[in-house]
Amino acid sequence: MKKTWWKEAVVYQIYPRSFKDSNGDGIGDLNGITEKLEYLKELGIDVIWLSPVYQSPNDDNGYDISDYQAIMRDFGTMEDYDKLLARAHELGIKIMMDLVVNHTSDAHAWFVESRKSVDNPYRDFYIWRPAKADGSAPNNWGSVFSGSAWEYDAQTDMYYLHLFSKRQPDLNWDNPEVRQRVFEMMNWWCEKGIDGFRMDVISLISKDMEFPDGVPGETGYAANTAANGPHVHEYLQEMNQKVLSHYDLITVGEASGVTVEEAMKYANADGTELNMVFQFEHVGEGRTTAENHYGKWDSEKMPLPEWKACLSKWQTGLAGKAWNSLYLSNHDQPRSVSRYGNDSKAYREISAKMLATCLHMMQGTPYVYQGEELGMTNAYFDNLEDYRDIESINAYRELTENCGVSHDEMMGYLKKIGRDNARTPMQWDDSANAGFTTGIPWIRVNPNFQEINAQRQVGDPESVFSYYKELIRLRHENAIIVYGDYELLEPEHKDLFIYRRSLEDANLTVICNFSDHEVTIPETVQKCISKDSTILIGNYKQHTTGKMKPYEAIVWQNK
Ligand code: TEU
Ligand code: CA
Repeated sequence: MKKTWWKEAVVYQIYPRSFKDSNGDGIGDLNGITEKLEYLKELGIDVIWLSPVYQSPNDDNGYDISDYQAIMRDFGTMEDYDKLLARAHELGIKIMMDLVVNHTSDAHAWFVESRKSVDNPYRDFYIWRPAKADGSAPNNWGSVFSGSAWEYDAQTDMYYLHLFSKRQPDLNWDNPEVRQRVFEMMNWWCEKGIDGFRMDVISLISKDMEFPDGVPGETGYAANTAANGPHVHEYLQEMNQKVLSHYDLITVGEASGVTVEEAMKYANADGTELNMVFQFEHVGEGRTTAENHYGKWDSEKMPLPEWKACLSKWQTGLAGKAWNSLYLSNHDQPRSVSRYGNDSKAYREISAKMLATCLHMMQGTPYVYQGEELGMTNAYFDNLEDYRDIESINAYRELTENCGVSHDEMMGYLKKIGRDNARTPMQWDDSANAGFTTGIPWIRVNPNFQEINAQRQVGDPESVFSYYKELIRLRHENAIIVYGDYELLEPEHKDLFIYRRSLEDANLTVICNFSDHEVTIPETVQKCISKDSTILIGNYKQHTTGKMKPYEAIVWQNK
């Protein structure tokens, strides 16, 4: 397999609004990030993925951009950005920018022009359609953030398409001028010296311009139907030729609705499109299927054998043909320890380390979401008023008002999978507001900050932080972790996730207990571990031969 730096890197995602506030206005900012670069250096990560920092009215916390070449006032200035980039580079840390070009904000100059008249030069920058003969929206697609994916605009008596909020109109990628302008903007950032792009919902940029109705609950959901559209690969190849291939970048496409087959095109080893994609199958847990008309609002957990099969399919499916990204959490998902581990007092730390082991020993580029390295937990807000996320607030309204879901049931869903669970401020220390701000934080701090915070963990060799640091170091020092082949063992085991990695004549056996009880290691696996095997890393001080303690993780290096 071809060796490349971005295959050997570990990425850390920063959600700037919640990372560190430097001026007391309650909102995280660029200078706050610069202050904390040493912390990231200590952790050992190679690349920062910065969620959007561009000018934005913040209908969707920066994922609605009104100027791609300006910094959001809340976050600072372009000068602050340049300082951040320069300091990060001094420390050997790269910066990957979030590229949100499926849609813009409705406040973007292009859209302000576009909606003025049917013959405005920017009209075709967006997707406008007249009503159906009966006066209804052009088709029945639902937006990801509830309601129709079409918004009526009286000015020209037409509808525009928005897969997300109505303040996030979709760009028309079939218009060559749109592509040209986007590529120019990307080149401008590359010339500034950035190191890569994380591409927001890039699988949705090419739509079937006939806009046929979808089947309600199945293809009626806009984001499902629009995924992997007719020209998406053509446009990404063009982007690659006109931008990406001119620089040494790390690129990852967020690709909701992507299958292994499709991913092999997006992230093909020839490098004609992107380096890798974020797939959603293991975090979707089968949620966006036809049987479930509430979409993601569901608290079912996928049984471990299915979840293992899901991740393993990606490991073996892309092997040698494309490259995987590895993640369990981000700003759209609940906290991984709360979701896949156990965030009780007894098991939070141990299960956070277990999950990290399970993910970081796989093949692919790992992504750590801010606070994950501390074992931060879900927010579990009791009051709707504490939520800030547009998706959660809209879904609450739609489901309680139109779908007969009770307040209590919906609050339960929000606690389990609402996006704000991951967006509470980073817990730096045990001072007021977890050291995140001296002002009033834009979203409530998780009350467990006195126990869970960076200050307590950085110098403690037993902490979740130190464990992540060790996992990152091991990856940097062992080619087998980066490039080794993957093989799932005991696929049907309902408590243990066991797999083997092998490179030339070396191999690793990774065993993770996803349950809160002791489990016996199957004989077949015991046999792989010999007297000469050594423990590369484990989350308990003592390992009992043949047994796995609750949430125990162990990595055997076999000679
Ligand atoms: O998310 C895209 C996406 O696929 C969402 O549907 C995501 O799965 C959902 O939020 C989960 O509940 C990206 C960004 O990561 C997200 O923060 C933005 O809100 C969205 O695009 C629109 O830009
Ligand atoms: Ca601030």
